[in-house]
Amino acid sequence: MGILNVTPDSFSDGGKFTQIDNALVQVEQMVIDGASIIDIGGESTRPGAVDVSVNDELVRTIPVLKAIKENFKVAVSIDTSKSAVMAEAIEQGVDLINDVCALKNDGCLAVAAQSNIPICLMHMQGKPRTMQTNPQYDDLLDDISEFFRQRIDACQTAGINKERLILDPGFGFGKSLEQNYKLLANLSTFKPLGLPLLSGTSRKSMIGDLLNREVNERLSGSLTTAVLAVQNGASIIRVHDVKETMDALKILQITHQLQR
Ligand code: 7PJ
Repeated sequence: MGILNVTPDSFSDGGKFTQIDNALVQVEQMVIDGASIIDIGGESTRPGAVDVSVNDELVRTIPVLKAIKENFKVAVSIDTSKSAVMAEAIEQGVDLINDVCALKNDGCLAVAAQSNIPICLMHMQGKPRTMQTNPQYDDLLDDISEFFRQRIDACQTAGINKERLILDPGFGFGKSLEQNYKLLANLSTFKPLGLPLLSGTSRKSMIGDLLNREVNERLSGSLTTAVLAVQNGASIIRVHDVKETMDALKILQITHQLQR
C-alpha cells in the first residue's frame, strides 16, 4: 500500500501543475514500483495534528480519488475517520476504507455497512493531539487484542461481515517507543483473530527516535520494519517508499519459498 500525500492547496503552483496532476504522477510511479493499493489521506491523523473540517477533507481527497479511478486500475483506499468522507468515497468507487478510528465515529459503522468493501480497523489509544503523552496499558498485546474483538463485534452487529475486515495495531498511535517495538515483535499474536494484518511504520518516530534519524533519513529503518512485519504475519504494508520496500520484500519472499 503506497501512501499518497494530498498536499494542501497552498502548495500547488498557480494551477500550472495542479494538485491532481501532481498526485497522478506520484500514483503512476507507485504503481510502476509495485503498489497494489494507493492510500489517499490528509494529514489529520499525525501525532499532534489539529482537526480538518469535513469540507476541507472532501475537497482535498475526492477529486484525487476520482482522477485515480479514471486513470488507473490500481485499488484505492481512503484514510479517513469521517462518515461523510467515507460515504462520498464509496460513491466514487473507493476500494477500501482505512479508518484509524476503527469506525468509532458517528455514522461510520452505518455508512460502512451500506457498502461491501474491505475496511481496515486500526487501534489507537487516545486522540491524535495527545496520544503520545505517556500511553498506558494493562497488557499491551492483550489490550489491543481485546480492542480488536470489540470492534469486530461492533462491525458484525452493524451488519458488516467479518470477512471484510483488516486489523492494524496502529504503530505510533498511543504507543511508547518500546511498546511499538513490542508490537512489531509480536504481530503474530493477532493472527488467531483470523483476519489479515496491516502494518504502517514507514518513516515514523519509532524509527527516528530509536536510530536518531530525521524523517528523510529513515529509509533503512523503514525497510527493516517492513520485512519484520511481513515475517511476523502482516499481509499489507503501508509505505512511502514503494520501490525500495518491494525490493526488500522480494528478498524475504524468496527466502520463505526456499526454506525447507
Ligand atoms: C497509519 C494510517 C497506520 C493505517 C497513518 C503516518 C501517520 N493508517 N494512517 N495505519 N498511519 N491503517 O503515516 O505517519 O499506521 S497517518
